[in-house]
Amino acid sequence: MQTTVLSISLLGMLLVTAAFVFAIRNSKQRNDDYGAVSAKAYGIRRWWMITVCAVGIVATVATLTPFPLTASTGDNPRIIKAVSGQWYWQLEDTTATVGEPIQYHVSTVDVNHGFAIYNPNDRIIAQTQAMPGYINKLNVTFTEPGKHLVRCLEYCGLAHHSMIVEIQVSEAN
Ligand SMILES: [Cu+2]
Repeated sequence: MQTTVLSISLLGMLLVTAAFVFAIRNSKQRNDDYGAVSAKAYGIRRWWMITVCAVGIVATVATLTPFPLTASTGDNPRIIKAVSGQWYWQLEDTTATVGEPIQYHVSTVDVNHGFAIYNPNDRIIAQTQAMPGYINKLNVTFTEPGKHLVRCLEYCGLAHHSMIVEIQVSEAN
């Protein structure tokens, strides 16, 4: 899965590079025929623009709920330090219990990383940024047992895709 994503990313980068090379190669030719664009075309473009913005706003609002992507915890959450770096996660504890309030203290030793927890169905249940000079606190109360994965959500260099660590969540006693 990760290798496939990496291959697709590389292919995308290659296409963008090709587009840039094409544009640079052809930028010497000048086209003076700008008058041909009619008022009608501008009208269509305006409505197209408004439609695209409206769809974008509706889609954004509709997909943001529930927001933020974090569960509230009790008064005394267990604090677990989560340090990141190129290219690893170092969690003080990689185990948790269903229903136990946890607060991850997320930091980084180098560049920005994205700390995202995926449940066993590969859905994000909580996420925050790891930012140089900051400790970001993320409240999580796991609702289901099983293997949860932490993945990096912010492209941070060559081996970004390999920043994965497991959190084993066990059933409450
Ligand atoms: Cu990353």
